[in-house]
Amino acid sequence: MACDSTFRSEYLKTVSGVGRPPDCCLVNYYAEDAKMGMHQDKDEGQFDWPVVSLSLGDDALFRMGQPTRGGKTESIWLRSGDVVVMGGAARLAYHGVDRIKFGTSTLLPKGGRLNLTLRVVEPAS
Ligand SMILES: O=C(O)CCC(=O)C(=O)O
Ligand SMILES: [Mn+2]
Repeated sequence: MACDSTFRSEYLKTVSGVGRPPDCCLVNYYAEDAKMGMHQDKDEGQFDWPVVSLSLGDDALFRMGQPTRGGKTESIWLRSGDVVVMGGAARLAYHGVDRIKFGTSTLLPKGGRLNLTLRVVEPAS
């Protein structure tokens, strides 16, 4: 997904405090029964920059774990407009979405949830 570059750089600076704008935005749509299993974000090739995640639409039960699989986890309900920054020690933490609470937002005409993750994928030049 293409993002306006001013939006990208200002957004990332504001929410994460780092200067390099993301060059990738992954958009996930969660329908009523959708979930996402526990995983690490490791496709970026480098892990110096945070992954910034924006929730839109229905509430989602987000689970955050440890950098190793199977460790202690914590769950939090994410609401529309919430931002999660996975950086520093949390950059490679396992995380996932256990479920959404369908119909808790009127943002999307047919319900459900959108999640945008802004990432730095290109290696530094
Ligand atoms: O939907 C979310 O809150 C998490 C999405 C995610 O972890 C991912 O796209 O890698
Ligand atoms: Mn992820």
